[in-house]
Amino acid sequence: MKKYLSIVFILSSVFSYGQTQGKKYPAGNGGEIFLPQGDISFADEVVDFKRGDPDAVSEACDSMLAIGIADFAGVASNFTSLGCGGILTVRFTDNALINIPGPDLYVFEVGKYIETTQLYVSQDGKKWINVGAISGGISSVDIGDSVKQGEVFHYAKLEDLKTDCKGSWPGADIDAIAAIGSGAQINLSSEILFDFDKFDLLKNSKVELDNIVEQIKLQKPSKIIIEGHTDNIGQETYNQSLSEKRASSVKNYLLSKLTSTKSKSIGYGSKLPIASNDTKEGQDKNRRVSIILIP
Ligand SMILES: [Ca+2]
Ligand SMILES: [Ca+2]
Repeated sequence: MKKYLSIVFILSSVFSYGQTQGKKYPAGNGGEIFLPQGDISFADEVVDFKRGDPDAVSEACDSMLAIGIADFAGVASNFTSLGCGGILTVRFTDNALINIPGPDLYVFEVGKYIETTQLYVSQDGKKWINVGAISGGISSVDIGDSVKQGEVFHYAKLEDLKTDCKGSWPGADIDAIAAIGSGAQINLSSEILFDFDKFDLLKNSKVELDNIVEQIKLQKPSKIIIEGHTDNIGQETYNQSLSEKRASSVKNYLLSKLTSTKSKSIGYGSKLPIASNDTKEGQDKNRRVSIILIP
């Protein structure tokens, strides 16, 4: 049953990946913003929310309202107020943030004017890079001057800089956060790819990988990045090595079908968990391989 569920998960992620299409979205200030990767561009999960002081009225405190597709459209309950000095940390799970020419990160902020908000990006949710602030009529930042070429980011952090702490919605009011510079990310459970502790691909996994190969052929990315991840059981040096070998196995298989595609594989050991390692379910989720398609 578990395997069956994993396969459904993969098929649905591939399916939604196939649907990736550039789209225009209403911007907070009345204009429009084009996101080359469409709906997957938006931040997917709240990692942490430190509410500001003073805080917003209760209906604007739910940090989940800053996740997913921009949907404010004048509805007072469809945004999150950070509160004065509030800090919101989000993660991208079905996409990753990358540097492209021009702006890369866009914040859909609600209200008459953009309250100054400092933006940071991170690969691992621990080490942060300050990529600049949004303020006035400017809602986007270009991360190009702050990051190394080819780096891929999974996290963004917004910090309200206390420019407007009055009223019912103090601090920045966030409807959504989007990566303009975005690569689709396909997440595969290690369970369907490998036996316990092994790094040679299971025969059955090749059907799923072939499906992904077809999607890659359609999308024609300039590069694919394959990331290996483990749970935190056992020695980290062992986990690191296993994650590298597993990422490399997936890369080698994909490249056997996509000979002209540029690629890189990288292992993170247990350093980038997407769930708590305190539960078995969390550990299962953390054992995974992610394939990121750089447009
Ligand atoms: Ca997303
Ligand atoms: Ca850029």
